[in-house]
Amino acid sequence: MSRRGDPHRVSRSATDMRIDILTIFPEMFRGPFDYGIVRRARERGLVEIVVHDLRTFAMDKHRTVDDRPFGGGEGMVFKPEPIFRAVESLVGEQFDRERVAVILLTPQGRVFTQAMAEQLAARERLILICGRYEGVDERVAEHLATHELSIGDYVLTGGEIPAMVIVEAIVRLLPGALHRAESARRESFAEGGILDYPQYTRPADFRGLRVPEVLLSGHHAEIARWRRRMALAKTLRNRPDLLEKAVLSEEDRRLLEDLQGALPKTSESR
Ligand code: 9D3
Repeated sequence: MSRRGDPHRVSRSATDMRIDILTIFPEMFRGPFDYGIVRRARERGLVEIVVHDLRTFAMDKHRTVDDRPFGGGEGMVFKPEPIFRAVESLVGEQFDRERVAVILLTPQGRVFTQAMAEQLAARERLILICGRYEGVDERVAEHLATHELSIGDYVLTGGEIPAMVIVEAIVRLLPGALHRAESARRESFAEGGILDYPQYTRPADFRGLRVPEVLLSGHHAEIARWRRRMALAKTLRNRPDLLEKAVLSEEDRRLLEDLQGALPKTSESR
């Protein structure tokens, strides 16, 4: 159910978004958008997500979307024509590159971040192109796409799962997508750019594993200090790269000095 296609809808929200996905495996997208926040956003008409079979836009009777690479080499490459035809059928030959983002998912892309999710959440329209095989004819990246994105430095088999990741990250940011409680909760990377503190729930004693006493104490200031210290400790251990850009107080820096002293010294730091 989408309000976008509803002839009785009076006004278009300034925020609602349409997302088109181009793929040779449309069936892969059955589940991911039917749960939780993304499902609710769709039901509320905040976003409309349409998955297209790229083969529909092929010209020949075999619906060919790939061919052998010029210059030789392994495997097959996506032809440009079905992809250009698909995008042109959606937004025309000339589209407003401010309002429409055409995103090519590729291992050669810039790595997708929360900051990019926030910027893309302001667009009216997203078109995601999922590559497969050895890649996509470079004319798509050069003359059609507005963005080339990767989700990180590991080898996947295509752009479908990256597209799901990017859609989820963006849709949850659309105004109205989160419940009050969810939106009041601070983002993992919003707390001055460090990781979240550890969370515990009942029972206070699970098989002899006790929840830290301070959390049961009711001393709110002490709890806040403990959480900050544990968040810094977790960040130092698992994501030291984040500390270079993090917003840290004098107290944070003192805590970090302490924690660094407490870490076992490696041959590098001795
Ligand atoms: C970089 C590796 N390529 C050179 C041999 C081969 C290759 C590997 C994986 C070509 C295409 C793919 C398919 N991956 C994607 O399309 C992809 C992807 C990924 O593999 N990792 C992280 N993000 C992305 S976005 C699209």
